[in-house]
Amino acid sequence: MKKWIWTTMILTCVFILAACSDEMNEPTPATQVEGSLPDVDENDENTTEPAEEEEVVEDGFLPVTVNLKDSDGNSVGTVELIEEEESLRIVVDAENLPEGTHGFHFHEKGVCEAPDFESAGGHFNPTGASHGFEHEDGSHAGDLPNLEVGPDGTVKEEFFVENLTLLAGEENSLFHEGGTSLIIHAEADDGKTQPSGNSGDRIACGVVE
Ligand SMILES: [Cu+2]
Repeated sequence: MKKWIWTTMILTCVFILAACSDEMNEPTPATQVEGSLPDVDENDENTTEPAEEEEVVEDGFLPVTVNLKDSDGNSVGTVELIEEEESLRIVVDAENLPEGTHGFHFHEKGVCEAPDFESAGGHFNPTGASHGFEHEDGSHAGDLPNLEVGPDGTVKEEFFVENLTLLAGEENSLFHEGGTSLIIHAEADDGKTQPSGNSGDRIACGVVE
């Protein structure tokens, strides 16, 4: 009988010790969780507040408005460029354009001389890539989706581009030496023909400044 009592006592002690050590262990992960919770909250704040750009603006990254003009020098609208946390937001609001699909790119010089806008140079291409989203070695940083102009000659579109920035000093900055410009072409960009997607004449231009 005594053996049983001893055995029971020993087992009880073992259980108590095990329980104690569990309790001792628990606070560690609990502390880690507590420690990581604020991080999660901070991340949530950063990702869920779309108004963050306005704080970014306060830090000096002002949105840039590009004024588009056609070959006759008439204004045909604006493109707003907004630096976001992980991308550049591009908001197009244009009018008085020919209905249809039009190639749309950032070009490598900040010069818009009507009527042909050849002064804007080739596509903005800081990485030396090939042109076009369809090209296996593409695309130019300046390549953008085509614009779809409606029957009323207007277009309102919004793009988010990850490989462009307004931040000076970056390789893919739109404020590199010599500047950049936005060009709307007469034809659609086929996404593969070099060097500019066979998108034809340049019908509107605006300097990024
Ligand atoms: Cu172009």
